[in-house]
Amino acid sequence: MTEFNKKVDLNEVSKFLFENDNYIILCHASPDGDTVGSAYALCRALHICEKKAKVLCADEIPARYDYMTKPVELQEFDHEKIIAVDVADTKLLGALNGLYGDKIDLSIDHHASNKHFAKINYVNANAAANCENIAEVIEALGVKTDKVMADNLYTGIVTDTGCFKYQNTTVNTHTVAAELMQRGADYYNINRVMFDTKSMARLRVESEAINGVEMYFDDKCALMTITAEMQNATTPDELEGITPIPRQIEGVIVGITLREKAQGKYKCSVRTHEPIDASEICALLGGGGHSRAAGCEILGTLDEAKEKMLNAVKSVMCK
Ligand SMILES: [Mn+2]
Repeated sequence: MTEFNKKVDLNEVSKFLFENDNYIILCHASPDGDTVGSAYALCRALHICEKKAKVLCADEIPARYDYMTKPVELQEFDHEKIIAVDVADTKLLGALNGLYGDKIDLSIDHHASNKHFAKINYVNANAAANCENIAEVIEALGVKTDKVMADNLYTGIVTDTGCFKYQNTTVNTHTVAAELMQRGADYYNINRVMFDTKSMARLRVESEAINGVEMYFDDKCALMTITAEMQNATTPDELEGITPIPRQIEGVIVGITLREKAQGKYKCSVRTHEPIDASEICALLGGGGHSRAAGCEILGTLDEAKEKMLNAVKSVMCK
């Protein structure tokens, strides 16, 4: 039986990728720009290395990412090696967890809370987006980044940094993004689609949710609720990127969004400013993430979910 949980460097990652073949690349469920960009850029690079590779995700990849996914052909094969990208914990694989969760060969990720669940694990939490790590992997493979890879990697970087606004953004983030622009990344249209385009239905949900924001702990914590009823006229993807809203309120250092996923099930997103660690709050509720952005799931009624979340916030704010 092969050992799991080994931490490796970039050399070992490229050695593994060269020595093996037939890769299934797994995205996390509720796919975002970073997991999709990581997976499809890597898939494309492996094809150029004459390897077979395909991407799988438990949930359908939203249509607005079509420009990233459509140009990459997904191949069929047996006897596969499994890679997870931007996945901190096998739970986040959603419905694919049962099938692949305990047999992942390689994990490439940037979450400090990563569980090192794969046989070999490359986790670089200094990367604002996992796509920064994938850019390094592609370079280590000796593959020249083409426009398809550049569009994928650029999208992951801008979505995970809120267009270079979040605190995770580094000099390296900008350097990698600049190189991707040189490789043809369509930065203007990518940013327009990812940040400057919202459906009318989405704006109506925002408006209703903002009207219902509740303030706690001397107005340092804002809690926004999106009920199932409010989401009726929208797809989940239309609501992507709604979670930073509560933290935008002046004076707020903890912004919470509770989104009803099913009866008695809430997806909670926590966005913080210094000195509050969002991942610390979510860890108390079985979740995780980054210092400024983290998430968890809470079961119960809306009132119970609020209470559990606010108790976790209080214990981190008041320690
Ligand atoms: Mn990410």
